[in-house]
Amino acid sequence: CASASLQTSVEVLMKSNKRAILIFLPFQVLIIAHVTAGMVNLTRHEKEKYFLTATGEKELFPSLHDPHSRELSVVIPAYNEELRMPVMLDEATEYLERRQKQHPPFTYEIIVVDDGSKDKTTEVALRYSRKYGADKVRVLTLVKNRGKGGAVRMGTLSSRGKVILMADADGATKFSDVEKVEAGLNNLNPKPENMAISCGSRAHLEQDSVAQRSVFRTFLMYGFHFLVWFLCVRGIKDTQCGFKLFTREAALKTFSSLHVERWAFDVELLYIAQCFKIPIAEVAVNWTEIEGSKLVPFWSWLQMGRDLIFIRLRYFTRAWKLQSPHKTD
Ligand SMILES: Nc1nc2c(ncn2[C@@H]2O[C@H](COP(=O)(O)OP(=O)(O)O)[C@@H](O)[C@H]2O)c(=O)[nH]1
Ligand SMILES: [Mg+2]
Repeated sequence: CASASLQTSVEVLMKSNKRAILIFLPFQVLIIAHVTAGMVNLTRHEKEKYFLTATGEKELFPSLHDPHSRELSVVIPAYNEELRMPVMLDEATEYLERRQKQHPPFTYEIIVVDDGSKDKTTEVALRYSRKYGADKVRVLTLVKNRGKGGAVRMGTLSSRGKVILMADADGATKFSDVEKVEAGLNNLNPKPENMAISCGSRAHLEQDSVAQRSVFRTFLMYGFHFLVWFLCVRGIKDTQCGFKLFTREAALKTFSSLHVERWAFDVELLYIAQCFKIPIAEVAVNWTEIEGSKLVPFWSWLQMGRDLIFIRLRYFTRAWKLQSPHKTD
């Protein structure tokens, strides 16, 4: 009889413990999100301050704080892209050279950001630098892998463009669609402060992709869309497209406050933009699924889901705050 009553009391205790854990779980998550919040990381390694000229000399990258001196900067984050990137770079340089020939005042630069690749990404990009000159193609080799957001930010901070395009190294978006995102940016009439962002979008392709993907991936996709909408960004259907155009001013304002350096950085960037009331356009672009994605379906989605929850909680607890742009080394 004594052992039976002991057993019942243990069961009652366990039940109430479980209930307590469930009740306190949101607080625990909130505390973890707050305590583990990192700062904006704008510092760069000494080696990351320079690019190589065509003759092999080291030259200092300029700063996003400087006035613009090119019409367009193209920032390409690249992690182990020795195979996919040449196709993209050929398409981009061909388009940009043609545009410059037709309209000489148009000036451009491409900045390939090798995010600590283990393959020959830097060597491949340097071939283009030698072919077109380091005024047009520059390579920023990061000492350590930061993640796509960290790489895009480092490239953007080193760019000279009046407008800055981030474009994936796999060439999934047709490069000439830059004209579409430019039109989207101009339609926002960014004057006088020149704040605007134009996002390439694959939302018009969603029905096709649902038809091609497994039920599980479709479920993950809708789950992610819901979390983005619920927690961070409303009014933009495709936050993740790797083809986005910023005015120089909008890039400085948003990237100066960016904390997330992994896949969910686009969401935080747009969240920051909406907090600053920067106008955002969403423009349909041509997009082809290119083999060799680095996104590991389940784990990357899980990581992104956690990042979205943490973004919201960290701004909520003011562990993260919007920053005003300041110069760093
Ligand atoms: N900097 C950086 N870029 C990455 C990393 N993983 C992927 N990328 C780049 O992000 C872009 C998109 O990657 P991709 O694998 O095509 O992803 P998906 O198109 O979303 O499936 C490409 O330019 C990649 O090189 C990473 O860890 N760091
Ligand atoms: Mg891709």
